Amino acid sequence: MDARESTYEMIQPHGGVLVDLYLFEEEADAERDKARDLKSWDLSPRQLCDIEMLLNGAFSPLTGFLGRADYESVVETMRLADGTLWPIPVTLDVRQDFADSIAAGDEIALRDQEGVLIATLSVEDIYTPDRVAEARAVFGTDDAAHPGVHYLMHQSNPVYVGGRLRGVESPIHYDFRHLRDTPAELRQRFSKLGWRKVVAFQTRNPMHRAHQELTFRAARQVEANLLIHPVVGMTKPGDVDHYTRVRCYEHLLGHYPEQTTTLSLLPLAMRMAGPREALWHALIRKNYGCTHFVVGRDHAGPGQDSKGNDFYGPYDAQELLKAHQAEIGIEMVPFQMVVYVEDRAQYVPVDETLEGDTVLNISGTEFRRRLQEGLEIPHWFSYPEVIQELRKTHPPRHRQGLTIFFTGLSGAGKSTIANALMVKLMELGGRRVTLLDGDVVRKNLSSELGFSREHRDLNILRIGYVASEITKNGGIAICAPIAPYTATRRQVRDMVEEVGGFVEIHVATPIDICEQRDRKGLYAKARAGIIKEFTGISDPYEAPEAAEIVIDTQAMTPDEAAHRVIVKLESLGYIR
Ligand code: PPS
Repeated sequence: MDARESTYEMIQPHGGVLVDLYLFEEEADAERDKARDLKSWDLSPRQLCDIEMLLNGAFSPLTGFLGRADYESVVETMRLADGTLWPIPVTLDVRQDFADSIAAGDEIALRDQEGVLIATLSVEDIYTPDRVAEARAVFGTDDAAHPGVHYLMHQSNPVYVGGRLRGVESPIHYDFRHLRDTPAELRQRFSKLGWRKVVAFQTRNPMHRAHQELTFRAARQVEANLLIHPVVGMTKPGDVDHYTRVRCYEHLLGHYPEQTTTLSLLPLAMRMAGPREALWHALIRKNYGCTHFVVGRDHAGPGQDSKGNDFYGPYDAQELLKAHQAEIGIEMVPFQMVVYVEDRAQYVPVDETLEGDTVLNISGTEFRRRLQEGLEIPHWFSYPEVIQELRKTHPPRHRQGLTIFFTGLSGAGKSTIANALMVKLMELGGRRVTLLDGDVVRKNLSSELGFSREHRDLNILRIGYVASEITKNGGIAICAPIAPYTATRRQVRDMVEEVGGFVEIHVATPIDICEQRDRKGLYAKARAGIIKEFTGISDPYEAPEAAEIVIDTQAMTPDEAAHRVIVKLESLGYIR
């Protein structure tokens, strides 16, 4: 490392110019001193992934977050302003108030969530992007069912800041340190091992026997060694967590012949941009010293759009990479789909199966169903150690944590049913049950909040946070707030579903019945204008459209309603 000629760039024998934006130790100390007086931006999880890839040269030749000219050129033409191929905009998005407090020519400090200084940035450009145009160009769509588009429209900040980076410290990782390599380290390892040809395999999913077979075939086909290079930064929401996946990859590694294959983790934040992303992945693997790259059907595909159609054609990614592979200097190895032939007890490429062969297959959806329901997964499909790892973190539904989320108007009967349900669940036993009732939460968690939209949302997100923690730890959380807004309920569902089950129950008692009951006298006060912003009277209630259960309290007693929930939980597999 010390042999490099300038602060920024070093040339390596394997794979061309590699940018290195880290400062030497003394320079870094001086930068830390200077940063005390600079404006600070706290990096989001995605920005932390991007900055790590920028600083360590995985995004070579980039030397910082894109300025306006490069950004516009990348969006429109997949090239930087100087014509270099670069398909994905790597930008630093900031809030408007932060953007207003800085100017071109300033330096800013970029810190992680704990306040550790990662880098400083010399601000060259501050600009407001057209995010719809960006989505259409980069993702080919502005449909928010695309996770990349959704992030851009709903999570990204509105202003971009471009400029060169000076790296002070690498983002800290405490997990799997032995499997994390910078591009320079990986190039050195290949060099030391005498691996002149290396084929990289990109993945964001657990790998089973078919993957082992096809990666090994890919390596044999081009007479190269194999790098399993899974993404552990950010992948598609809902994917298997990287801790579980990496333990699975480690087991799998033992099934390749000795000295043929290695594993290294890639801290990339994926965009799920299909064809453009395939080019990006290839450029990144070139920077890590690989000579070949496996691309399969629907590489980095985001699934289906809101009308149920695929976002990209199955071979779009392969075609785009084929057209650019010479320019990148990496050769694409198209992935051969392999299937298990029962009579021959082996995997063969799908185009080599013979008439009369009994071909066995388990789709991804079927595999997840079997895992969820604790059903048998055959050994021809995956290695027992891999299945065991997945079973540990993905127990069948009756052993997972669960949130049961009641929503409905004040006086609809949510609390009464929730209490009856809690008792029935405790009678059944097995999991600890916590009731987060609307009134009780407002006394404890949210005592300072009122009933504006902002305060109601805060209240529901707090409930969602507590419920997700309970769910993550295997308990049952029963929530019973009004929760009048669809988008906020959706946010809670997303948060909880990452860690366990979520069942929404709409207690659909009509407003006139709630008002007739008026057990707390609140409706009368709301009508008299004494209580403002009262749900259903002077404030909105957006009824759920796809709740798992809808309860009409006019047609059943609280005991019957609670029993109905129990029956539904049984049919969904959450209790048995
Ligand atoms: S929200 O909208 O989900 O944050 O509301 P929540 O936390 O469930 O609190 C609702 C309970 O507060 C009482 N209350 C009001 N409800 C609605 N609108 C207004 N303005 C209001 N002011 C007080 C009411 O008793 C609700 O209790 P429940 O159990 O729903 O009747």
